[in-house]
Amino acid sequence: MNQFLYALLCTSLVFIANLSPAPAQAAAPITYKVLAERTHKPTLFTQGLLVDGDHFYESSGLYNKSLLVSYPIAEPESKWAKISAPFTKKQTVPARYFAEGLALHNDKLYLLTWQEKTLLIYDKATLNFQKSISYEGEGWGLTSDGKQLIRSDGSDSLYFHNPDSFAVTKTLKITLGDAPLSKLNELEFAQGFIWANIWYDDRIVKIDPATGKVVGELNLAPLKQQLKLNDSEQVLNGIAWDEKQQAFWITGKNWPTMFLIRLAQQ
Ligand SMILES: [Ca+2]
Repeated sequence: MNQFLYALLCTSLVFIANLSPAPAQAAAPITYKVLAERTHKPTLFTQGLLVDGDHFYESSGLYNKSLLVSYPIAEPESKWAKISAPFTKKQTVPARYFAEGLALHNDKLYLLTWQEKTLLIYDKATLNFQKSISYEGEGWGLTSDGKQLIRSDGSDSLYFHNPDSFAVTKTLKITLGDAPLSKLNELEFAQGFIWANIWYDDRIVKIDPATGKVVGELNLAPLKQQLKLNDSEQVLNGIAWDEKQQAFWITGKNWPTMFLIRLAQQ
């Protein structure tokens, strides 16, 4: 082998090594059972999802297209009626905002915006806009633990906010094994834990809110694969705890389906 070929081979090997993903750290797997499926409007670019009573509340992103909607968990029977079912309520978000995470706290809906540094607050019953509060940083996911709002910003940190002032009261670093876990996206507080989507990842992680450690993970790849999605932006995003059914609804951006899953251990 001449020197040129040898150098080329070494460069290629280094290049290939750099392309190979680092071995993914894994938390303890949590198994689940699919209890039900329902239609999800594929026009919704899901950024926030929650259940209250017998309704979903969902925020849909993108500039000029952002929406806040509610619709019943129960579906009509016919296939056409399912697809064409109107929202119970719908609120358009001003075009300059890119809607992100959504949380319910004291009968108010709190909606993050991606890079507009503005929290939008709506009345739950009417979806009427009430007021806005400024904050620093990006808005990705949002949930409530009953006392505080918890925000993700795409990093490995979660931020706890006072729900009245939206001032940051605590920052929690999230780790999987010894490594930081970034790209935390949609959130759900349920059963004493924070459940998080990870952008471009088919896992949902279970986070101990006291330590920030990931203590378990769900692999949703099999459910996503059965949808045969053809756009890489159609990522898993959307977790809502259904108190009545003691199970999680999960979906993704522009997915045609929502799944109700019950965990083997939660
Ligand atoms: Ca949620």
